[in-house]
Amino acid sequence: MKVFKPLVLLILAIQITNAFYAQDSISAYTKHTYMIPMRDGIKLFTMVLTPNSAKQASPFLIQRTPYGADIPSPNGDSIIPLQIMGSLKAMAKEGYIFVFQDMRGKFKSQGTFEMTRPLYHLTDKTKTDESTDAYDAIDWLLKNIPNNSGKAGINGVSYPGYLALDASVDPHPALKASSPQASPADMFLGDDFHHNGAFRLSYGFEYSYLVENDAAANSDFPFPKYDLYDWYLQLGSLNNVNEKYYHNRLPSWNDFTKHPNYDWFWQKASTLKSIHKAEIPMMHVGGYFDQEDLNGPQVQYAHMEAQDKSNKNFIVLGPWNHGGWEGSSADSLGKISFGSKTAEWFHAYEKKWFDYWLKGKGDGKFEEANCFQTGTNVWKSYTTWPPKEASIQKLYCQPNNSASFIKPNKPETNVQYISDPAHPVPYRALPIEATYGEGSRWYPWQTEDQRFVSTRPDVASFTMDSLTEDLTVTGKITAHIYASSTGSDADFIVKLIDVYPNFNKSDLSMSGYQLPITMDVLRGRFRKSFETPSPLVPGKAEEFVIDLHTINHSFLKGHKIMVQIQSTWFPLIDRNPQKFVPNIFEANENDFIKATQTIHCNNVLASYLDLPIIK
Ligand code: PG9
Repeated sequence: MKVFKPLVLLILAIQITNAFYAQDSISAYTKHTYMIPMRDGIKLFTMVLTPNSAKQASPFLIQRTPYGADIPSPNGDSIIPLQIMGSLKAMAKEGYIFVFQDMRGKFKSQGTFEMTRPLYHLTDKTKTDESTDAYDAIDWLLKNIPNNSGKAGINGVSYPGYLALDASVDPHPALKASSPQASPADMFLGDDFHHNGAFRLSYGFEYSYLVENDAAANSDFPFPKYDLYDWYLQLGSLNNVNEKYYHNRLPSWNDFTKHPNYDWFWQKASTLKSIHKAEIPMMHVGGYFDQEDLNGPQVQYAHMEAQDKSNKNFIVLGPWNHGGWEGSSADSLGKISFGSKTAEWFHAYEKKWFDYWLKGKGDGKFEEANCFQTGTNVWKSYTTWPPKEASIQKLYCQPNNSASFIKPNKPETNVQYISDPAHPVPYRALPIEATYGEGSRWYPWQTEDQRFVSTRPDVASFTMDSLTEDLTVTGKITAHIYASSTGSDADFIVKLIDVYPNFNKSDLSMSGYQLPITMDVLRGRFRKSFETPSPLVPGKAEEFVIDLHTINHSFLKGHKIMVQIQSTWFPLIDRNPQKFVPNIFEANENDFIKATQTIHCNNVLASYLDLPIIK
């Protein structure tokens, strides 16, 4: 039998056993399971762990999940659940009542699963959604679980984080605090399924199968190969997915194909369209190297912050991949070291957060933003995020493949490359294992050394001279690429890279390492509007504005800053045919054409990145 490894639950599975058995306080929990009725009669499976020796009434800490609320431990002992990890281990000593619930339509819960179900009740009070389900669950728990204090908190990472966010809209009066962690915000603009309109092929394909193939299981797509770069390439037109494999059986895949633009379907599920203000204290948590939901916590925090008059909205950003803070250490990711156990810091902070809102412990003084600074490897706190004191400087791509803060001064200079959808640039070094497959290197790929592509002829690299002093970039990075193409559609992928010194005697393997600090893609057809795509005019230069998110990174003295631009990123992103077609999911193989991309680096059209620099 296959064990479900991925996502947050998996990262953790490794550490659970020992840690949990070792703590006496935790063995003093008793497990009960219930089918809790929702307002429409659907019953949701719920596991409740109550502390045996609690001296006083305890608050609830709730997590709702599509991945199985009651997965037995590797020893088959389900009294010690996999879910007690990260901060919960510390909180277990404090007498919290832990609640794990299968969301509607998954595992032992009744009803139908709907991927990122919109908040229907906002427009139709008769309808149920993840917010009303959380409300009804809390209502039932308060009335039926003995020795509860009448207060509840909710947290969760990724999908459970999204469910924590939803629960915080029109919350039950007993819900006093919420921490959505790595929650997606908008599945067309960022996060799991698309980035700026570009479809995340390997993730979208494998995740729809994972959750929708079998309601009562997490299913791994049965790939016939280990290295999937060729498999996805040979898949050809995305029409083949339903024809050969899914046969219209997976609702999410069908939705991807039916909604290639930012239409009502994506907008109605976007938290940026439906959730506007923090009704209860909210702590958004995200990682700079999150390979799934990097954007969600950042944009959701910023969106809610705009209406946060009563200071209920907070953010923590760390040097983490997806859910990396749930591990026991997080002192490194891939080959990059962070100098301390950043997860330990977070666990203590999260405990302090919930202890205050749910138990009244502590002074309640929480920083607006705690954002780890990579490079210098220190935690920093800020009164606004991003900090206002940063000054924006433009880092220009130069025609000789250098980069500098001085605008190019010659007319009509540029850098060109040929992008060929038949030979797309891999997003990470081959082999590309199944996302959550055995030995998958999916988890740390956003810290991978970019030298594996920097000399490819279809990747344009622009490198600065070595820095003579540290340069700290804190805040939002935006790329402004002036480009033209011989095709009528094009993707542009931009990476901001920290190039380590050429010779590092203390760790030779890090010599010349090209660490991506932030990177993202824009599908050219959406450069003017995500709702209404429009073709490029072959040969006409246009501006492509690419949001590269917020970072907090010190490029250290002796390092170099590099910018890379390319037009394929496979199979992370599906291939753009480079010829405009109404719906790329229906493109034919002969729609895919080679194109010459021109990146303008001249005194009229100067491609650059906005870098917010803190002195
Ligand atoms: N990234 C996963 C996900 C969240 C929400 C919707 C779809 C996918 C996850 O790790 O849960």
